[in-house]
Amino acid sequence: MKLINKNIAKLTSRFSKELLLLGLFTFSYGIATSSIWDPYCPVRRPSSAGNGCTNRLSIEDIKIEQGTNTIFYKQADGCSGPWNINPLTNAAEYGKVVNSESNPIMLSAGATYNIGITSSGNNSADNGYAGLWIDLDYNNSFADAGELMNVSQSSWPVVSPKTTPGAFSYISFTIPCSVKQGLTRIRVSLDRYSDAITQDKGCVLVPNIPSAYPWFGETEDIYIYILLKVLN
Ligand SMILES: [Ca+2]
Ligand SMILES: [Ca+2]
Repeated sequence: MKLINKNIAKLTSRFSKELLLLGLFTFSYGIATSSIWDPYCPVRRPSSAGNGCTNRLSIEDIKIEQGTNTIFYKQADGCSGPWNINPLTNAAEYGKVVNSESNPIMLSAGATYNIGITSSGNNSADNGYAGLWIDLDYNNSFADAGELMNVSQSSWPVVSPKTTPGAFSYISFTIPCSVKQGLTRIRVSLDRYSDAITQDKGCVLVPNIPSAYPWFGETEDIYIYILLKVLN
């Protein structure tokens, strides 16, 4: 009887461990597939008071230039994301990743680029500001020192005429010489006022907050590969 009890105890213990592992796997799997932004932090989702880019500011064209060469051009694509979602029950996203991990834009450490975007106000003309982040230390976060490339909150103003993309608005940025070589992401975020930088900060660091500030814009990510050799 003692032997049987011992075997039952062993089985129970093993079963509990397997249940725990299954639970951990399900939890991890759920996190890993919950967002198009993975493995990066998700963008802000609107509260019931916010309308995303459906009522306000879409990121339309994106151009990256080095001198007079255009090295990347994504044409106007309107708004990605529905509006008036419940962020607790709907995983809809306000934006997109514009290229694939296997086809990144090649940028060089130490080189300076211009990035320009156009915008449209989907229901009415509007104005906003954009923010530019680069994950320079490859830790899947844009919150590290030096990763916000704008020199000030209002340094990248964007005008959004109603329905039609407006003129390109540019800022320049330099990839620091001190970075390592590798695959990473640029994040462009556009919002009314200067919310993209002051409130959105490129990420929702605590996802699914129903009381999140309403936001009226869009976020788009671009895969880049930083080379240590300067390309001409
Ligand atoms: Ca867009
Ligand atoms: Ca980082």
